[in-house]
Amino acid sequence: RSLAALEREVVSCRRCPRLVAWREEVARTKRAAYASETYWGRPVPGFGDPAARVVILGLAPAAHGANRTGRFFTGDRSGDFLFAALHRAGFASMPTSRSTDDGLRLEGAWITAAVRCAPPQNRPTPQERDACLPYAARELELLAPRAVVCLGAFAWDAALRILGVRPKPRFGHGAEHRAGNLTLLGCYHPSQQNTFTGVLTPPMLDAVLLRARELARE
Ligand code: DU
Ligand code: SF4
Repeated sequence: RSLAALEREVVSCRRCPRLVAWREEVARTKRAAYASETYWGRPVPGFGDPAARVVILGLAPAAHGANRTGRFFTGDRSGDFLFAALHRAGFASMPTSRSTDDGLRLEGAWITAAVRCAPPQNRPTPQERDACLPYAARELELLAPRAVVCLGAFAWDAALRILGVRPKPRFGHGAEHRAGNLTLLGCYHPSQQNTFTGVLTPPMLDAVLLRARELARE
């Protein structure tokens, strides 16, 4: 089983009726600013360096971001904030991520999410989370990273479920949980809600990525 096989399986998945309907409806109705574009409207596969020792784990595709472009954190404000930081940390070849053909390459990092289809209100149900988690679990098995940067409490919880950690350590920015060779790093999500209000600043994100880089060298 390879990353390529996993990607083929993910992009054709229709396991969650509510999310299949939502991702396709958003792709049909679009946002006015993107009216001339063809939305991806399908499950989003992980991407990056297959030899990555650092995985960035998000929540789910954004309706007009990854659900439009087909690549995580690509084409939205969260992505602008994240890729600027990944570029400063040396994980991304460019500080922006606009489309799947923009030439962006990751080095030492892989970006994925707990859930692969855009959910209404960015909120998957527990059933949808559980249906999708096996994909991230397989991805982590195949990549065997040293660090997983969990963007937000949902991703933190998802990673702990995948690893079977109980009781679950609390999420926080800078939280760490070590499980063998792998360390989970808690990081506030780079959503506009956090970045516009100063809950997550560029130096805060830089610090977590620096820590991930350190763990990758161990
Ligand atoms: O065809 P390829 O060079 O393996 O690239 C496929 C895909 O993965 C492309 O979007 C670049 C990305 N990628 C990357 O970001 N970092 C790597 O080290 C290798 C591939
Ligand atoms: Fe499949 Fe995951 Fe999308 Fe559900 S959220 S349909 S499990 S890819």
